[in-house]
Amino acid sequence: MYNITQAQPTPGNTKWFQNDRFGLFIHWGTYALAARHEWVKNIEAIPDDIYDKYFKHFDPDLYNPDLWAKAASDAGMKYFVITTKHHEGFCLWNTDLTDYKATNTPYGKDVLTPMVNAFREQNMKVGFYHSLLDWHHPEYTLDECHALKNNPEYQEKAKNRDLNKYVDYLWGQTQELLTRFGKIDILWYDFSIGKSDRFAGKGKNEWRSEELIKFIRGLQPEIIINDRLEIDQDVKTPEQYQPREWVKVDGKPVVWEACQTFSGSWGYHRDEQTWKSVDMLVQMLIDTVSKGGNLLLNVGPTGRGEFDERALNCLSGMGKWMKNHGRSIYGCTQAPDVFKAPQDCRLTYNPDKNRLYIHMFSYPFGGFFMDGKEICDRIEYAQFLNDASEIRYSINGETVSFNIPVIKPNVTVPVIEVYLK
Ligand code: JFZ
Repeated sequence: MYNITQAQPTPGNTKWFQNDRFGLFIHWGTYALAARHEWVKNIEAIPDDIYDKYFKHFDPDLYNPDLWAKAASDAGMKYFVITTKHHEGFCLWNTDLTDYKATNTPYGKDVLTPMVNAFREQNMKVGFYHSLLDWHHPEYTLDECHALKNNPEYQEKAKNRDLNKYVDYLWGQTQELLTRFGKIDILWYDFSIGKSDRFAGKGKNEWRSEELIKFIRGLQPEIIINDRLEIDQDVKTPEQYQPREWVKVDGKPVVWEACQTFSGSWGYHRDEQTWKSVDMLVQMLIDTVSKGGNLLLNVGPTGRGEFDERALNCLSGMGKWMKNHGRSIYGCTQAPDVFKAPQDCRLTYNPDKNRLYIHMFSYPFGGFFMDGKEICDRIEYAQFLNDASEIRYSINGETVSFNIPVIKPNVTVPVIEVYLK
């Protein structure tokens, strides 16, 4: 029907990914007990022996991943990405390669397997975030981002380390994660570090990224790999901002996913107050899809193993909108260039159904217009998506005038579904 913008082909299976559009990020580790950002060990330069108090008190007695998965599914999310290990080095599963793992805490159990099972029960795809950085491993060398880079004792302790031994560990844990939990749909490594005046960087050479990618694809041929091994793969990952247009590499549109927090922290942060409103979150999702991207929104569960009330309110608010408006997100992408969005609106388009969705970020009084020959020639029928109530319209010259009610429908973002000839 139309020549729509398409992402470059990818080695991994991104077909389902570009259809499903909306996922849950989960950042969970011993930093949840500090409850003041997942980088707390770095921000406060906490030595290992002091930071260990969080490991020694990790006991999420209220942990029930079925509740997490249901909350995500009800929010309209179709996949999830869990931090199997974040920069602190703490592992959520019963790895053979370190003692710094959930099974050795007072909780005493693997938390990853039940989580994967619970999200699969909700028919959600499974993604693993895995930190390339590791502020706990005995062979991980100091770098610009290391929590203890300025600690003289630690500098002495770390000076003869062999990074290759750490990278072997990284490969070994990658093999565990890709062979013990069934089909893994996304591997979200994080992140490569540029060199600084003081320290060498850590990137594709150090991780042995080219061989690692081959190794990964040998284990999980369809897997989606992100761009943080310092070699672009299946998806670009803009973080904590909304791109102004479809993300491109070398001038060509690519598969992309914006990752964002509800608040100012990825890990649970008790006192952080910059929580985004449901309006803002829904508009971020729509804006992302209108530019051909995915949105990965993050929850940081508490040290008791729960999504806190603020996170649950965000998820349920998004779910309320998605329940009636998912049709303008799933299977949708950037609209053909011949359609120009009305003021304060975003367009999405479903190429299989040939339907255009007009998302009204502000609600005009009286008249609502869309200009352009194409919309005038092609519009066949229009309705509010939330209740399928007809929106009558007239065409004058090259402008469609929609006859919308004075009162905005009681939804976060009203959407007009336009059936095209
Ligand atoms: C990284 C992590 O440090 C953070 O804790 C969280 O997990 C996020 C999803 O990913 O954040 C980054 C990574 C790279 C840069 C900035 C933040 N960078 O290269 O500027």
